[in-house]
Amino acid sequence: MKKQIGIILGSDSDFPYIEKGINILKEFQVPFDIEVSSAHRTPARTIELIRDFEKNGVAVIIAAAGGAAHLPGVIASHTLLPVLGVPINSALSGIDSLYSIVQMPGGIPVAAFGIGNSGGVNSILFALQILALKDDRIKEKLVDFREKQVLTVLEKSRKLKEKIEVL
Ligand code: RP5
Repeated sequence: MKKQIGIILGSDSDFPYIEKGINILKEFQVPFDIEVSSAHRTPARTIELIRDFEKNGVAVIIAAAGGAAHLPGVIASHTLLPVLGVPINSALSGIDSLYSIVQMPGGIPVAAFGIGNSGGVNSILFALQILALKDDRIKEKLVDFREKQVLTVLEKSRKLKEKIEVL
């Protein structure tokens, strides 16, 4: 089956930060591939994976890495597919990961998301928004997702007021 989104994690330890986003992909029934491969520990394999993604019809690549997080930039240097980079929490709270991803030299763009969980979810939603440009089914699901999100916030507001007994 054609995979629409390709995800590469620098390590299996990065998975918890992307897990919520993976659940959204499953809920949307969008086919994706996910691999662990490091820019530093398995550089040759990382490039092979990019070629496989391209052959299998992947339209967007998400790359999550922590520390000296070169993975998104290295991937971007080997493909014209858009690369969404997720900086993962690290010994330096993910600031090192963020700077490694966001400060790409001019000429090789990488989209940089927030550190950790928010970046994990938003990278997946952003990838879906890219696919939605040409896929009305995904667009409708994104509209539903936003509508449910509004209801969730309203419910949180109601519960908070109930808890602190605001009349
Ligand atoms: C990075 O090093 C990975 O993306 C991960 O965030 C970090 C630590 O990796 P492990 O030592 O947990 O495998 O390459």
